Amino acid sequence: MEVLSQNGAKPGLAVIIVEGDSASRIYVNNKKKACAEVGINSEEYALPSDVSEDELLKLIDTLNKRDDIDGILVQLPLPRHIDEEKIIMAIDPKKDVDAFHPVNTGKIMIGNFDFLPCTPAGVMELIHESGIQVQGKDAVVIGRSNIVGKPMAMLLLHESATVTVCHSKTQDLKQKVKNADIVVAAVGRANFVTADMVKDGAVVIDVGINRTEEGLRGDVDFDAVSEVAGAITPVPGGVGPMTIAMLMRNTVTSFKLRDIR
Ligand code: L34
Repeated sequence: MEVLSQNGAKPGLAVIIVEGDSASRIYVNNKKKACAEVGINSEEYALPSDVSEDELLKLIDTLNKRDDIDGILVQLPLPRHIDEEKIIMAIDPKKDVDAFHPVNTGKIMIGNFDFLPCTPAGVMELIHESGIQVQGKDAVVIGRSNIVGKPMAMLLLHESATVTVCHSKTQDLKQKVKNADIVVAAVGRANFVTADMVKDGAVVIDVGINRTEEGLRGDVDFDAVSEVAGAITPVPGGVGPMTIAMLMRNTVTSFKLRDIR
């Protein structure tokens, strides 16, 4: 493993978790584990579920000012009494390793950025590493969240795919998905994408993580869709670990820019 430390300094990532969401606990633990593996100092701030917005803002302010902290991540979702947008806006864009701050989302829109949001970046990495061509392809993104769907569509567009973003109000969704060479499913419903919706040989990327009675499931009916797809990602062991890998990459990028911060 590459040693990241420069003159004894190591990248520093602060992960803030407001307790109460069991899935968030798993993801944050996985992030801490990854940090330890690649040589990033991680600090966890676990706050009680009734923490005030002010307290959270104060913590972010302290972390913004610390030279040894390169990345600040507030694990989402937050409890209802906290305004997520306000919290995201409080993070120094230079330490925003999630790339959720409007400064960073705006930079992504114009194609000039330091950080990409971890999940869409992880999807692109999977596509690239699999030797899949994006240029000129018809891509369908199912889901339009600020965190996944919208930036995902933008990254595919940057690589010259023809992108359709589908959502809960989309008409003839099945027909639109059926036309796609690349399908990214970020719906949040188990087995949403079925085999009859998928074109022969299509690339199917499953961003969903649904906790069902049968265990962890993506948004794609994996067994049936893998019979028709040309390439497909599983859940678990697909996009999730890539999200974490991209967080490591963003933190290292920020560390490298530390001196000019
Ligand atoms: N601020 N909030 C912020 N940044 C993020 O990038 C996230 N996300 C999403 C939720 N909230 C966030 C994540 O970290 C989703 N997410 C995430 C991270 C890791 C994994 C899944 C989602 C992951 O490790 N998935 C494993 C399975 C873990 C399990 O057992 O649940 C997998 O193999 O897919």
